[in-house]
Amino acid sequence: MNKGQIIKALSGFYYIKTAEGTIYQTRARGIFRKKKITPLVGDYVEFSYGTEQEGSLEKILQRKNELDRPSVSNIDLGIIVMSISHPVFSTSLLDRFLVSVEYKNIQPLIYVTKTDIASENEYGQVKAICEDYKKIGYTVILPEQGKIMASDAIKNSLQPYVEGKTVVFIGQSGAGKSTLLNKIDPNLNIKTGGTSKSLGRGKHTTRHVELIPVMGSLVADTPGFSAIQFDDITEQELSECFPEIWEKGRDCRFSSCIHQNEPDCAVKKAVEDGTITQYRYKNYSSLLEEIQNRKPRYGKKGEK
Ligand SMILES: Nc1nc2c(ncn2[C@@H]2O[C@H](COP(=O)(O)OP(=O)(O)O)[C@@H](O)[C@H]2O)c(=O)[nH]1
Ligand SMILES: [Mg+2]
Ligand SMILES: [Zn+2]
Repeated sequence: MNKGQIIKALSGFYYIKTAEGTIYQTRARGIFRKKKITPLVGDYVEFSYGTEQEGSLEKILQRKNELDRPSVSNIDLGIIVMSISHPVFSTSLLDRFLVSVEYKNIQPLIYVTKTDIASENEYGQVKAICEDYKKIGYTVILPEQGKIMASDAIKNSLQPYVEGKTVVFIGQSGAGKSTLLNKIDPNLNIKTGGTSKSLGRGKHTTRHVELIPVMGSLVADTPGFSAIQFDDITEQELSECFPEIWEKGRDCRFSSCIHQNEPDCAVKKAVEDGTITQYRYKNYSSLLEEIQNRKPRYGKKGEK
């Protein structure tokens, strides 16, 4: 049986890319429809291919994760694009992105844009924040101040992280996702500064996703992944998405501590002595409150 990854789904066909880079056009076996299983772009699959024009998608391998809007699976890396200004850098937004990525078991990478137009002051502030995130263990790429990044320099900085991965770019509209992708591969020719929803292929207005080979990786051709997908995240899971809070939480008196009002909370102590930054704890707390206000079905407020 041949193995590969679905890189495009269109008009009932699934296009499968093998490790060698060959692309096969297949149809899904009838059994999938019967079982109400829809193959997703990103799926690793087994397929057969004979002398006929098209192959047959036989089996979907276990998914590592699955996103809606865009519908895509098996994302390894989420490049979170954050601009220093226009729109202004916000740790609360960054933490939302990080949580949504961590929750889906996607490795995050923070990429800062618009360093060329940043004032010394703006740059200094964001740099200090980036140091905090690096200390937590995140990978942060912060280009130099006042310089427009050349394509090669951008590629060199990203290459080791994206190689062989399935990648999505995440970020607020206007953060510079499309601009960054164009610099990485000018052939993509993506519309920037606009409200276009798909990578430069304006005529395809349908919402299909496609994985595009870029720098030895496959990138989802949707810069639209800005929705925060943690509709079903629990209070406990939230703290797992803040690595330093999760780590400190081991020393809390209660193992179920969500670091809100519990006594002898090691996380709150760490915030007081500065080991955990105030803003990370604040961002955590407001997400926690959102979760508590959203879904009473996870138990009454404060219930342990
Ligand atoms: N000066 C400067 N402008 C940028 C940079 N990145 C993006 N822009 C501009 O910011 C606007 C939004 O960029 P775009 O790539 O469309 O953002 P997207 O919505 O995240 O895809 C465009 O006018 C870009 O030219 C950057 O690094 N420096
Ligand atoms: Mg864009
Ligand atoms: Zn605690």
